[in-house]
Amino acid sequence: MSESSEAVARAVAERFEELYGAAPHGVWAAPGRVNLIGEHTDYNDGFVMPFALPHTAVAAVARREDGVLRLHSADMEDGVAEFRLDDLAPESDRNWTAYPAGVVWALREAGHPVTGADLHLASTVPAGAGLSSSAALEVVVALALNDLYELGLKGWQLARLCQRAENVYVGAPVGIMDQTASACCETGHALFLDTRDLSQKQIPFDLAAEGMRLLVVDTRVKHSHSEGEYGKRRAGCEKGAALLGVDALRDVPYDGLDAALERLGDEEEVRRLVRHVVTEDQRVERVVSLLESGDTRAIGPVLVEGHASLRDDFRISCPELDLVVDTALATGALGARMTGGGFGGSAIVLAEESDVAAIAKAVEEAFAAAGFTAPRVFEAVPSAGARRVL
Ligand code: GAF
Repeated sequence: MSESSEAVARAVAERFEELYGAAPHGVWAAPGRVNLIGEHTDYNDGFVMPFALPHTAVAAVARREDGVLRLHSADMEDGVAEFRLDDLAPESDRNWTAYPAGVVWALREAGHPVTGADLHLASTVPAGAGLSSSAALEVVVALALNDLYELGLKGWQLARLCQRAENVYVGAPVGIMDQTASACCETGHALFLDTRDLSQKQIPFDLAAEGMRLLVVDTRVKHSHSEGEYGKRRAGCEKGAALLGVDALRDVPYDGLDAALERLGDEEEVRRLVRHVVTEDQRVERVVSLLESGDTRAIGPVLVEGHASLRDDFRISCPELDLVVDTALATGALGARMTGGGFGGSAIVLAEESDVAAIAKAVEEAFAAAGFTAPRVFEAVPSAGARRVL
């Protein structure tokens, strides 16, 4: 653990003690993520390839035996929220507390003997930026309770429980990528994940060693208002699978795409969704094979294709995301694309180390010229997944 993350963990533990009058039983951290490639494929049983950010949600936690859950966040104005475990019910809570409380609910629903907890949370994952701040919050709570209650659950099992909390308790129809990324990613690697069975392969991804960098550009366009659009895309994909007689769009082979599109006839919107998902799965496989053969720079054009597909077929980009991609490419980037759910949030830019400063400056100037809010630009280094820190 780095000195600075140990300092953060100690500060979170001290605040816990001020709030609750006793030391926590431990401190845990779970990261946000960026997705390198494989967007909107996770609820189609397809492939994704995220890596963990250094930014984390941190939780100081103590067990309780009296059926009470108390929650506090350093990032919210409100005080300590208190719940009786027996009262936790899906979609009863529209506040941030629904994420941690939903995890406790999902653990108990699955039969795990959780009898209560006090939690203090603090996060450095930018909220609303498409970098999985919600999944980080869920996973850090799940991991802490897994350890404190000695449940013995593996990372992928915690991810499934967190997804259930978000789908059912919070009421957001998300896939499994973000929770699995937060729970299972490893330093210096991207996670090649098959979302059908959650089989995983850690792919070495050390850009600095090859003279490259990956920038994250947070457009500051909040994506949270777009949940309805996310659900519509998901429903459209499910309709496509039903019309094609497959369990999920993952089952449409890339070399059978033209025939599938023909079968969909005049269902134009569904055709576009299907085309994105089937080609995106193939892009993930191409990126994996390029990285495995050491041809890292060649993934750039694949990222650009992915952006075009999300913009033109899936229709979830926005002017700010397109401006990042176009400006970065015009300034010499090797590749660029929006990342995450879309409708705002962040883009990623793959570039030679020597071009990074000029690209960041060009993007900032382009945003100013367009009258957009100044973006937040930072370098992303593949970091550790969820872990105990104290
Ligand atoms: C959001 C969702 F939470 C993920 O499950 C995934 O669908 C992603 O959008 C798009 O790839 O982050």
